Amino acid sequence: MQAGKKRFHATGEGKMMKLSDSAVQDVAFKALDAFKIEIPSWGFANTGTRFGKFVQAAAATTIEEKFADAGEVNKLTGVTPTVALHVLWDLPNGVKDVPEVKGLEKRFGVKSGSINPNLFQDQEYKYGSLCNPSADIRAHALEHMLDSIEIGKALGSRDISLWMADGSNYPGTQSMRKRITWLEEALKASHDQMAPGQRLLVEYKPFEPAFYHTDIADWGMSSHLAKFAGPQARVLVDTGHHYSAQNIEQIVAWLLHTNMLGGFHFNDRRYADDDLTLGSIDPYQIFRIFHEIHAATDDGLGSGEIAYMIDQSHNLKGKMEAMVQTVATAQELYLKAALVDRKKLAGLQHSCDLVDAEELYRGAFWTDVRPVVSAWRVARGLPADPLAALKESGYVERAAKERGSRSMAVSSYA
Ligand code: PSV
Ligand code: MN
Repeated sequence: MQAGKKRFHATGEGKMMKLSDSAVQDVAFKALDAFKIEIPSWGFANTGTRFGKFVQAAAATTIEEKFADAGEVNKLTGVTPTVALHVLWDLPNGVKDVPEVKGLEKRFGVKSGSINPNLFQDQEYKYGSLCNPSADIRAHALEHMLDSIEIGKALGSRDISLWMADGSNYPGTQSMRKRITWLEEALKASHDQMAPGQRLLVEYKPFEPAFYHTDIADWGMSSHLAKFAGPQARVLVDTGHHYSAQNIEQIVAWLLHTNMLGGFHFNDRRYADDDLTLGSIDPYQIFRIFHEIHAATDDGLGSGEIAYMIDQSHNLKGKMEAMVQTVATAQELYLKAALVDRKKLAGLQHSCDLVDAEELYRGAFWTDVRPVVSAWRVARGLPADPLAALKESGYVERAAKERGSRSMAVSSYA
């Protein structure tokens, strides 16, 4: 379909929306122009569950291959200009690896995004990292945080994205309050080391790998720690890090209201932190989150500072296909939420017209925005269907041939 030929209109009359008004197409194009999402380097590598891995021949085995894959996704979608890096997995020599990464940025046309410290792999972290009862181990973990901040500075990347596996498995075995104090101190010390443009994003998770308590279990704890650390710290919401049935968009609304929302790790889940592709189980959830953000933007709360990132692990789907599918789904859901007639909705909310309000809201969700997204892509010189373009390009087959001997070396977890 050619851009400009077809018109799109969201009537806001509830039920199915008609797409036929050029004003709505303008809204759609503006929303799509504004939307960028970061892809994770680890989403291209062979990963598994705690029971093992099913390796893929085309999976990336080096940082170079991860950048190549990320660059390809960006070429196909046009909206993934940055790639999240995990320090130990991607820069095992710390700051010394920065020149190599800078070379890869130039070669593959994608920049380094958030820097993820790794405080969960070393043997010494068995009883915690920044919350370990041993002062020596805590100091070592803090050193890694400070190194990660230096990597961020050297790469010119804005966000340090912190998730810790710290916690305990059995009641009474750790002092939860002492660990809060250690964490406060460490995050403050980290914050003090940051350059003015940097941010510290504090991610929470109520379970796994610790099963009795985790040291940052929910958004309230993250928010407290971020405030304690300093003005450049914010909360990171990973959509898979909640108990079932938790109202994530309400958490988002609170974080927007208190100006503490730093960003997202998007993925989908059915049971726990399943790391499934975004929108595969509950696309309405992501729509509801985006709606809160659009509504807050209308009210003058700055959404420019919200980092949209993907945090997925593709065990069964092809890595490249899963990533492109996710990016396209994110665009669609972001756009659907942008099409809600929020002025009208506010009126219906005020008069408590419940059914009309809900139908207006759901009407946007049910709208098939795929044609307008394709039209936008064509207008921006991108393939109308990036998944089909990936298939046609033969990229995955080539990668499988080139990487097969390395990527198929199975490493089990036991
Ligand atoms: C932990 O489950 C997490 O969500 C953190 O963001 C980690 O950095 C990432 O997954 C690693 O896959
Ligand atoms: Mn995450």
